[in-house]
Amino acid sequence: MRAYATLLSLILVCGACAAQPSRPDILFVAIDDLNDWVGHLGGNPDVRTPHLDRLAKRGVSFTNAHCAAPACNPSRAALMSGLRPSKEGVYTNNHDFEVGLKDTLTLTEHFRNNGYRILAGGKIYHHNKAGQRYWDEYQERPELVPSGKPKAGFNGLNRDQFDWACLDDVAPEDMPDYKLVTWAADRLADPPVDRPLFLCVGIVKPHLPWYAPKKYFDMYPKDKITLPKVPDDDLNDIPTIGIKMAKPDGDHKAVIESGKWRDAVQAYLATITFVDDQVGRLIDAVDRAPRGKSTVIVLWSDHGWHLGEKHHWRKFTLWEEATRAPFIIAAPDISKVGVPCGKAVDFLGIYPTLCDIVGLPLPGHLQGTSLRPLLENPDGSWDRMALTTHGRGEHAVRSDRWRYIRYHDGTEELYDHQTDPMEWRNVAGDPAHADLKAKMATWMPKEEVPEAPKFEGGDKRAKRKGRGGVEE
Ligand SMILES: [Ca+2]
Ligand SMILES: [Ca+2]
Repeated sequence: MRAYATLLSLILVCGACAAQPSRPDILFVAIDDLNDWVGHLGGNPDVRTPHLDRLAKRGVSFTNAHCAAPACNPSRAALMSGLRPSKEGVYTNNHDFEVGLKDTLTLTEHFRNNGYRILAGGKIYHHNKAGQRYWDEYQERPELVPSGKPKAGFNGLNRDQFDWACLDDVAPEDMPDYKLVTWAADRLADPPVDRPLFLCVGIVKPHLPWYAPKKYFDMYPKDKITLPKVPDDDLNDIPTIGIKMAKPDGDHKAVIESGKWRDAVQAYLATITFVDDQVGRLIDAVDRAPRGKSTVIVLWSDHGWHLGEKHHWRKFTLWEEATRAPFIIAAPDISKVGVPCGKAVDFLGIYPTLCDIVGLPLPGHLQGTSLRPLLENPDGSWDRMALTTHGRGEHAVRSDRWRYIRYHDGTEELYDHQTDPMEWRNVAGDPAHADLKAKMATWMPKEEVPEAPKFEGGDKRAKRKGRGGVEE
C-alpha cells in the first residue's frame, strides 16, 4: 500500500513536471501616450508614479529609449513587426498597418509558432483588431472614456479629443482600463498548464481625453504644479518643416489664450497616476500568479508627448518630448535589478530582445538587435543609436549625448543634451559638428519604401469613428 502511494505521488509529481512549460510567461504592457513624466525618468518634478518606479527597481529601465515613430499606429506597427516605417510603409496614423505588415512575421505570431499561447487585451496595434493572425484570444480595446461620458466638451476649448475633466462621479473601478487590468490579472492567475503565456495588455490612457476620477486630480493642487519652461523664441532657429510640425498656432495658442496651461498639466498628471495604479495592479497580479517568479515583464509607451514645449502639444514631432518614452524590462535571472540604462535604444530592440530572453531564434527580417547585453550590464559598451521617423524622409537620430534631425529638404537640427537638455539651441549650423552629423546620418535609412495605402474609407471615416484619424 505504501509502495503504491509512493508510486502514485511520483506519477503526480512527474505530471506536474510535464505540465510546466520550459519557457517563462511574458507580460507585455503597452501604455498609450505616456511621456517621460515618470518619477524615475525625471521629466516632471511633481508626478507621482510609485508603481512604474517599483517596476524599474525590479529590472532595467531604459532611460534614453525612443519610439520608431512618434504616433500610435506607426510606432506600434514597427515595434510589433521588427521593421521600421521605411521598410514597411506605415509612416503615419493613416497608413493601413494590416497591408504594411501583410508579409511580415510579427512578434506574437513568432512566439505563437514557438509554443506560446498569445492572449491580448486593449490597444496593442492602433485599431481594435481581433484578427486571429496575431493572437489566440483577444479582449476588446477599452473605450477612451468611461461609460456614459461624452467624448469631448468639458474644457471649453472645443478642440475635440483635446479635452480633460475631473470626474467626481466616476470611481477608478469604472474606468475602462481598470476593467482591462482585471481581465489581465485573471489570465495571469490561471495560465495555460502546458504552454507558456504571452499576455499583451494595451492600456489606453493617458491618451486624450484626460478624464480621471477626482482622487487623482486632488493629488495635484493646481497652484503647486510646475509648468514646462518654454522660451518665447524657441522656434526661431528651427527649419520650416519643424515649425510646421510644431503648429504653434494650434493647440498651444488655444491653451495660452484660454489661460488653461495649468489645468491641462494637472489633468495629464492625474491621468498618469491613474495609469500608474493600473501598472501596480499588474505587478501585484504577477506576484500572485503561479508562475510569477519567472515571469518576464516588459513595459513601454508608444511615444512621448509635448505639453507646450516647442510651442507644441501632443506627439507628431522629432524632438525629445515626442520620441522619448518609458521602457522597462524585468527578466528574472537575466536583467540587473534596479540599475537604469542610459544608452540610446529604440523600440526595434524589443522583438529581438524578447526572443533572446526566452531562447527563440531571431527571424531574419528584424532590423533591431537584442538589448540583452544591456539587461545584463546596463553600463556596458553600446555603439548603436536610436532612430525615429515621422513621415517619409523625416528622421531624428539620438545618441547618448546628441539629437540630430534631418528633414527631407536637407534642413537640420542638432542638440547637445549635455548642455541643453530641453533642445533650445540648434547648433546644426556650427561647422565643428560636421563629422558628428555625418556619423549620425549613417543611422538614417538610405532607401524608403512608398507609403502603405490609407485605411479603408480614408480620413473622414477614421475621424468620424474616432479611429485612425489625426489624433488617435
Ligand atoms: Ca499613442
Ligand atoms: Ca530653439
